[in-house]
Amino acid sequence: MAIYGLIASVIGVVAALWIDWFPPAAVQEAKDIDTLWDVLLIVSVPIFVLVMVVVIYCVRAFKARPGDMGDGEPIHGNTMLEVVWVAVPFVIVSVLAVYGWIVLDDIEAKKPDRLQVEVRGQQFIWRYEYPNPTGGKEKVKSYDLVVPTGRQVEFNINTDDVIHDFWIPAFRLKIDAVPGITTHWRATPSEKGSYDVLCAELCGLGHSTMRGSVRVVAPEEYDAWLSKTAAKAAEEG
Ligand SMILES: [Cu+2]
Repeated sequence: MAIYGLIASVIGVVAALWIDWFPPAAVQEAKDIDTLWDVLLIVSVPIFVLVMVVVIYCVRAFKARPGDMGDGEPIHGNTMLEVVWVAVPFVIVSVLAVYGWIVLDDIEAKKPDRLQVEVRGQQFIWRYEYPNPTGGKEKVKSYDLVVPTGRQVEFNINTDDVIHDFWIPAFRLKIDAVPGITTHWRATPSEKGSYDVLCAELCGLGHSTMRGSVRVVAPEEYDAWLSKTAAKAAEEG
């Protein structure tokens, strides 16, 4: 059983790492998140295999023979075994939790020059507000999400109605939009292109249509787009 388990673990880990789980990455922080994911797979697959091996072994070894209607032997447990199977998972889960916390804390460290983008969810669309390029208090509103490369973006997320969840898979992060509070996440776009923006919380009948896109562009292109959008908004009053 140990040999079968070992072979299954190796095959499982190789298969899990071979699968391309995520869309192309568009932010600097994606590398650390993808590594974290790989570590979780490397730890979890052998545990899954161990559990399945024990289950399959027990189902075969301790099966009642046909016609056997008797009770099993009375067992009072095994203290040593119970201590081990509580302590070992506790240590593994604690180490992984600390590792995950360190990674998230590190990649989300606030940069002083970060760009603040307000995100508002409503059934069933996302809206955005940008700092005014002329320095005015009035935010620049748009239904388009455009961000520059090379600068940390802080998304400040709100909702007008129910709970939504602001998710950009290519940026690897997401968080709930909760009525009455503002939630945040930060990432630094690095790859130009267009990527999906999704709602990751079932928010009503139109939930599946609550998708848009984010355009990652060069800083100059972002500035030009923002000025144009601000001018257009001023014109429309
Ligand atoms: Cu939604």
